[in-house]
Amino acid sequence: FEIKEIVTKPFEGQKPGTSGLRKRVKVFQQEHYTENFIQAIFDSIEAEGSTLVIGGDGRFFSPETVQTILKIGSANGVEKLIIGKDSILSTPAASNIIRKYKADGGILLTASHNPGGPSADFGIKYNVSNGGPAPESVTNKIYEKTKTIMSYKIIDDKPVDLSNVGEFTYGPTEVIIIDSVADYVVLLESIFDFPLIKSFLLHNPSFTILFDGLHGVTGPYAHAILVSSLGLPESCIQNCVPLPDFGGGHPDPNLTYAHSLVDAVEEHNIAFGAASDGDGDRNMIYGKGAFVTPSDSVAIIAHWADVIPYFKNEGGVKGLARSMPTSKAIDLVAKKKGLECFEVPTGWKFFGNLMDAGRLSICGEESFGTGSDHIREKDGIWAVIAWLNIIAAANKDSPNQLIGITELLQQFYETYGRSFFSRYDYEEVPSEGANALVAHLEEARSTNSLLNTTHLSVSTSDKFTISGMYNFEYKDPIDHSVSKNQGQVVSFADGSRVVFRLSGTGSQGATVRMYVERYVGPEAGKKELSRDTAEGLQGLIEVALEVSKLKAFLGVEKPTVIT
Ligand code: VG1
Ligand code: CO
Repeated sequence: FEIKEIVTKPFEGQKPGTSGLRKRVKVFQQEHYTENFIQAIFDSIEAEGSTLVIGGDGRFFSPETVQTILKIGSANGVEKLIIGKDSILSTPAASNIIRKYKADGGILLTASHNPGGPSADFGIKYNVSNGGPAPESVTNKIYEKTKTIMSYKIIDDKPVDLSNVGEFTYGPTEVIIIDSVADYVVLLESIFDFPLIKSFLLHNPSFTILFDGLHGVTGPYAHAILVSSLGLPESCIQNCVPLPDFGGGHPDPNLTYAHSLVDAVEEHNIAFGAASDGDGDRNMIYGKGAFVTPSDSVAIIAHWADVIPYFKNEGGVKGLARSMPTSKAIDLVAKKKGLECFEVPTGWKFFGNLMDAGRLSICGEESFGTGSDHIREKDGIWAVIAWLNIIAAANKDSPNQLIGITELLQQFYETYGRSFFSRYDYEEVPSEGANALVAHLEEARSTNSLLNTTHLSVSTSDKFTISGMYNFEYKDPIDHSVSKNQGQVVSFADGSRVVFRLSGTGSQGATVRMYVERYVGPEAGKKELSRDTAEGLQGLIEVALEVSKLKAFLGVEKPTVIT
């Protein structure tokens, strides 16, 4: 096979963010743009003789990019490519395949929860041999290569038909097209108590279930698990056909974007609703009148971990963790159970080392990410089945009252207290304004100008005194690498906390996130503990906006999304 060397020149801005390179499709479609980035990946790893997994959320421009990877990968000496049928593998499924077949890494074609289609977003993300997102040492190397690239290599063979499962070749490279779903179903069945869940669902038909795939990648996985394995009717899943543009929607499972689920749950009084994002790593748990914040979700799963067979078989839960802006509910569970608890920067890649070292079993992010060390990505369907497993187990000891989402939340708050938590997103605001906000907070931190100042919320008459400010920095306990500037934290005397961060996944302009947390102890009583989140946080949010002067800097009145 003839290896051709194609002359190119570097493109600016090919720096992978929180989770890979994400840009508008039109940017990727520029001549040489995608090729450059893929060659930069191969230049940063040991491509010669490697086995790589290729998949993604099936969004627009994925099939073309798989063919590009075949061309460049074969020319760079890749020995074997394991590809999901129709270029589809959910992010958690891809992580599983990399681990199960001992591949050297994988390339995931996804922009996760960002919209898809010709005028929306595309993304490319590299994962390493543990199945997790590449650490910064690798992504920085890729970025450096993109800045100096002068040519890339290709082999021109016939395109591979991605719709047939089987073994093929491309140039000198072995190509295996695999069923996207089968291995993942085997994995989940080995983790959870399927017979228990099945029997609970059978005996409690009033416990209705609805899963919404938002036309992302999880549809076929949800069908295989909820319908085929657990025996639920087809009516329990909706929007479960993956579409290249996600049906024009925004495949992000939160109260704003997953309105198709929220509306259906409210209209049909669904006891247990859930949704996942475009690439299947996020989840939202939402039943009639009961929304579970992701921070509570991971803490509740950790609290109940003993009923999940996987954790028993693995010799118990090793440790817990959360990303920095995530509420501290899980810390309370760790304390009670005598487990180590880690606080890492935003982004799943920071959990991998702790898992590989056997110090972390369950972790989560406030951004609807929940998971465990069964793989090295967060896992939407895993979280949904974890909840079903917990509910089924909780009801074993409760013959007279059905324990649903609301009851589990209440029990949890009465034991640990409640961390009221909310996130305000200001999407695609001018970068200058966002930078000025960061500079203002940095100035206040370095001069201590806000320290010990007290702020009154006019609407609630609550008073908040600032007791500290810092810029979060993380030193990985395993490889000792340091990540700086991971978010500005404002602490208050009553234990409340506000965090400001710039997003690293946006594809245009800047996105500012403000995270607000206020803890109320169990002694506050049921009424206080079951308050509406927005109400419980109103005073603190008012003060956070005042102190940061956020509205003035960003020139906006309201956030685009509140979760
Ligand atoms: C966001 C979330 C973060 C998550 C990341 C990837 O990042 O805040 O918690 O890990 O998306 O999620 P940022 O930098 O925009 O805040 V996904 O579903 O892309 O894989
Ligand atoms: Co995602």
